[in-house]
Amino acid sequence: MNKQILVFLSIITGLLSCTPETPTDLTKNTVIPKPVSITATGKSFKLNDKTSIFVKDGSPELLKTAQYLSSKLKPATGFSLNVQTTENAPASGIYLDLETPKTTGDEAYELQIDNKLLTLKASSPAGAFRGIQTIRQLLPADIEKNTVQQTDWIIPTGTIQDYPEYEYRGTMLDVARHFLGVDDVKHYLDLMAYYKFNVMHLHLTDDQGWRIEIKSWPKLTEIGGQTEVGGGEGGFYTQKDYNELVAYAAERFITIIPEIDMPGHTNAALASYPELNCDGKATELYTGIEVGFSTLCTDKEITYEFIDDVIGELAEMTPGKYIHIGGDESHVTKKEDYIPFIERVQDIVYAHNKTMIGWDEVTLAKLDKRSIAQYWASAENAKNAVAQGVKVIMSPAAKAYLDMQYDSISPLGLHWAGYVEVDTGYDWDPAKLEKEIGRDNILGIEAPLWTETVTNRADMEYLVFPRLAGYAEIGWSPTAGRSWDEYKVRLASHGNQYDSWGINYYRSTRVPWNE
Ligand code: TNX
Repeated sequence: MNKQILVFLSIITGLLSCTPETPTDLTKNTVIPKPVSITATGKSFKLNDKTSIFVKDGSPELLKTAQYLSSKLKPATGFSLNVQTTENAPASGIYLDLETPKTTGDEAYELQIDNKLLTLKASSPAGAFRGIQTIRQLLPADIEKNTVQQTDWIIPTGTIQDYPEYEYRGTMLDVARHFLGVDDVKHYLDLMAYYKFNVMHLHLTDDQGWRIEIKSWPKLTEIGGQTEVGGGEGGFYTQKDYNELVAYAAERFITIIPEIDMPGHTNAALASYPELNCDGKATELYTGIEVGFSTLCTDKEITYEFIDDVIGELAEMTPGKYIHIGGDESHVTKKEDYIPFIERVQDIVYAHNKTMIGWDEVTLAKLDKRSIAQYWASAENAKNAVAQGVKVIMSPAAKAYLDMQYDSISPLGLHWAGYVEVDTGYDWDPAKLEKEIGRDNILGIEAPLWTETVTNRADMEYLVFPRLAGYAEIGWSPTAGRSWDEYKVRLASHGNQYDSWGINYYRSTRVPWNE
């Protein structure tokens, strides 16, 4: 070959490599949480204006889930993405089927992507819903925009098998310190769904506010719901609002866990009803951020009548199996009063057919084996849980608190447990944190957002993102495959989604964001 031909060939090769390549390698995805196993087959599947979403005849819940997928893909593609039922697998399009996948568990799913047909198999609608989040994330990031984009909607072919490591993957929102309305909570639920969370713990009561209507004790919200940290007007959810949140969460296969914090963190209740105080006098409403100064009167019978009424109404409205009774930082309740109090409240929870969760201090009491302890601060307490055969939810403040500042100069948040940069939040293993708490003792993980410094949706987004994605991965993905260096690249690409959603997020310098 002479020199001119070689030069000519190299120019042609150069030109060819400049044309955008069709993505065909499924292993090069940026899905968070990282799926359990992926096999690539080197071709590509493309959505077009004729693509339909087919649902195997049968489950109305699956049909609803298919409609959810359609609604998520319509705005950016501009395609109609009709949902239809079918008896047999179609030749092309997207096909949802409740067939047991090779993997197991309620939330397991399997994606089989070939160049004409994308099949999502799951053993339950919950699994299908988790799989749909993977489909959203496999498409180009523009899919999250809410106007029509001129993009090739391509997914590389292959197979994904996926299921969660932990059965409990939660976040907590404190709506007591600052009240956040129904729409803000729904917005949070939408964001959680994208990352396959299945629990939303609502911290509904604290010193600064009582946020849930209790019909038998109306002053809790009439008085106790009327302020918040800093003296703002506060607010509360009516039972109708709460039911609406429960239903919205359920459509995303997320369980709401309501928390009534006691015997401490109860000033809002104590200000509403004088009879709940040992001296019979109502306290003043409180708008500061100190903790540990309030307590229900543990030796008055009316206290337990009150708790029975509150838990009764809450249990009635809550389809999930858990009720959280708080139990943290009861610094002005004597230990000899605290222990029998927790044991009695635990009985009340079981009398209403619910399972009790409490912050790690509750392990000082004798717990029912079904009860769950939420580890946030004390390894000693968590050890008590394990010794009693009680499972633990991992929320170690120094790793998992969404209200810790990212660093000393980032706005919003506290730092009593340290700074939680994005890598600090990601790079830990719940089963290796304390030698007393092994994998078998752990129900799952939860990242709490306390709202002393959070006054609105934008503040909430800023502390939650991008850390939430990391907690999702810790809860879902196998520990063995996780590394910060690999994760941070996937996370960087999620910045595009955050921009599409228009959310306020912390652009940590440790993440190689796209420009
Ligand atoms: C400790 S965590 C608390 C909350 C505060 C939080 C602030 C826990 C069980 N109690 O009352 O809001 O710190 O980070």
